[in-house]
Amino acid sequence: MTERKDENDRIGTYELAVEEARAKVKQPPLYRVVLINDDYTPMEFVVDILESVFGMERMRATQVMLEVHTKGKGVCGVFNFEIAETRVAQVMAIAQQHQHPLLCTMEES
Ligand code: TYC
Repeated sequence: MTERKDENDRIGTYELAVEEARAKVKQPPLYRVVLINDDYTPMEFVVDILESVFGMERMRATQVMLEVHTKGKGVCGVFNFEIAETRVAQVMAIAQQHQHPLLCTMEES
């Protein structure tokens, strides 16, 4: 914070005002939606989920599924809290309907 004279020779602390204005535009947090590997969920089922819930093309969905399969987990997308939560719930609901143990979580990005 620096004291400065303005064009009318008044002393003021202008930088503080600028800082306060900036503090209002903080971005909301983002969340990674993450798929977890398991030994039982069929690969084809995971690819279908990545297409239907996350709108991926078949080739991209296959890449992400294989990344999860080989590395243990993989990112399906990055969203605001509400969208991330909805996608996780959709994946878990479809997996349960088909009685697959597939797990999907979200982590702050
Ligand atoms: N590992 C599973 C299999 O060999 C496939 C799989 C991939 C399961 C990704 C879960 O999130 C997952 N059938």
